[in-house]
Amino acid sequence: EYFPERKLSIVSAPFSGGQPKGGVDKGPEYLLGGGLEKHLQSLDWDTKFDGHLEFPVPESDEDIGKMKRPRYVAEASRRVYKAVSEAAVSGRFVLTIGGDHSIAVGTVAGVREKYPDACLIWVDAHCDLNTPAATDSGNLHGCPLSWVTGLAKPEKDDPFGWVPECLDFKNLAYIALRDVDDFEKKMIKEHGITAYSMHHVDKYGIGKVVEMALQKVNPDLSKPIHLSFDVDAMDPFFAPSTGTPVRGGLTWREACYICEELAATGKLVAMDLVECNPALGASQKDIDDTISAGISLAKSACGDTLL
Ligand code: B3U
Ligand code: MN
Ligand code: MN
Repeated sequence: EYFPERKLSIVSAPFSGGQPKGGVDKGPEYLLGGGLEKHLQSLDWDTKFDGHLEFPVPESDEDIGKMKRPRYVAEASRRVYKAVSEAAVSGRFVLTIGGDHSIAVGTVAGVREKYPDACLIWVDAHCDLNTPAATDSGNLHGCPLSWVTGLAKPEKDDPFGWVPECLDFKNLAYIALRDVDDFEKKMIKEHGITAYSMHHVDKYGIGKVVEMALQKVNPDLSKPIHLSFDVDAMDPFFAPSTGTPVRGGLTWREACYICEELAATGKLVAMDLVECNPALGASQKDIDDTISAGISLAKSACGDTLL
């Protein structure tokens, strides 16, 4: 058991530079305002929250190739990396709240500083595996996994030159995919990446999918687990306030089940919760639903067993 004293750090990363829509930087404020800490304390966690990280806007930040805001994103994720690695090394469970998914460059690298062999369960409608050369949108929240896996090789003076190549494809599993670019499909095939789309969730059921994913990347549960949860993995019916909603996603229970099941392994060491955007959605109810969904996912990952 990793956290006998149930100590947990909340790393707040209010960052929106990995995509064009404002408001996702307010995710942490809303999640905390919704009682996140209190809910985790009620599950017996000793929570530590030292305030929001700050991300300096560079004076000039010209596109590099297709990359938008490359210096801003690279420096923000480097700060997330520092905060996450420090929290992990201090022996606490690390809950990082975003922010857009570009911050995962920092969480993946930071978690692996303490747990080099950790497997990564990436729950998302998207793969976020584009390289700067392959991306169509230039939005770097669609690219975080390309650097940490070594698929993207930063050239000299590239702002992402700091990123360690720390994640082996054999330690990566996707769940809930349904909006995957051609390049990403090709990479999944070429590198034999474990990937379950919504088709697989429909075919096998979420219980079997989680079991198969763990069987592939962590067969005897010998390795620590890092969960990176993009709230757009959920169906927009349950989590509408997000930047790139895609129909046909996980139900509330399927999403919570993934977190519950990973918590039950006793091997979960970190979770990212990203892409809650309280500026989007048609009504206050949309925002409230999305924030409560996020809080429920965090509770599930922190051992809420319902009974
Ligand atoms: N794969 C597309 C779309 C996308 C990725 N992540 C989100 N959207 N949220 C891209 O822009 O790279
Ligand atoms: Mn994502
Ligand atoms: Mn996504």
